[in-house]
Formats: sequence, C-alpha cells, structure tokens
Amino acid sequence: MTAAPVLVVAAALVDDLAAPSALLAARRCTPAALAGRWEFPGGKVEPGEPPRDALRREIREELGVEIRLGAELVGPAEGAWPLARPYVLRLWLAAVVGGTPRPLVEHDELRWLPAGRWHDVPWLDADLPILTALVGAVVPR
Ligand code: 9L3
Ligand code: MG
Repeated sequence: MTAAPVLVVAAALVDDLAAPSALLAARRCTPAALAGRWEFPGGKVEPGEPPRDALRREIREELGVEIRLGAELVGPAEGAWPLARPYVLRLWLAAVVGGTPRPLVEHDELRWLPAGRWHDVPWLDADLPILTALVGAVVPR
C-alpha cells in the first residue's frame, strides 16, 4: 500500500515579481541528511489549511517575513513536483513585502543568487528539476 501524498509548499522568492533577477536560496541545517544543501524555503501544509496560507505561514516561521504570492510553477504530477515519497511539492513565485529574511528555524544561511547564477549553490536533489523549470519559465533581466 502507498501512503497518501503529503503536500509541501515552497516559495521561489525573487527580488521583483514582474521582472525577476535575484532568487533567494536557503541552506538547510536539519535534518542531517539534507544539511548543507540549498532549497526553496517552505514546509508541510497542515490538515485543512489552504496551501497558499500554509506557504505564508511557513515563510513567516522560517524567515520572519511577509510575502506576496505570484504565479505558481505548475508541476508534472497533478500540478505538483515529486519529492521523496510521501512528499510532493507545490511552488509559487513570491516577493518579500515586509521585513528582511533571516534563517530562523531550519536554515543556517540565506543567499540572493543574481541572474544567471541561480545554479551556483548545491541545491537539494529534489529541488534541482524545479529550479531548471523555473529558469525556463521566468525571463530574468
Ligand atoms: N523539501 C524539499 N524541498 C523543499 C522543501 C521546502 C522541502 N524546497 C522536503 C524536505 C523534507 C520535506 O520536504 O523531507 C518536508 O519539508 P520541511 O517541512 O522539513 O521543510
Ligand atoms: Mg521547511
């Protein structure tokens, strides 16, 4: 029997939703198996929680900022991106509208990657195909 998918939501935080140039990458420090790898920040949706609300909550908890959501980068598996089972991920472009991002919970470093350098850190294996699709979907300047 296969466990039901668990939805994770994450943000591609960019400097400008209308013309993305810089992308925020977050380096995980937990769990040990993922420590040192970079990701789109976010986390698990709680039962009954609307996914967009969950994403705003996760980013508030993890980075201490308020965000505005832009377009979703729709994935290939019923709109989601497969992670290691049971997780699947949905990703939205987003911009910071209040505060300055800081690594508060499960990251130990944040980095704004400039245009053309979005692949410059060792991303989580699961996030790499999503990053590649993102690069193809947004037009950096
Ligand atoms: N995960 C993968 N890529 C991401 C995020 C936010 C999460 N961009 C994976 C890591 C964990 C699981 O999803 O195995 C749950 O994420 P979290 O709640 O530990 O952030
Ligand atoms: Mg998280």
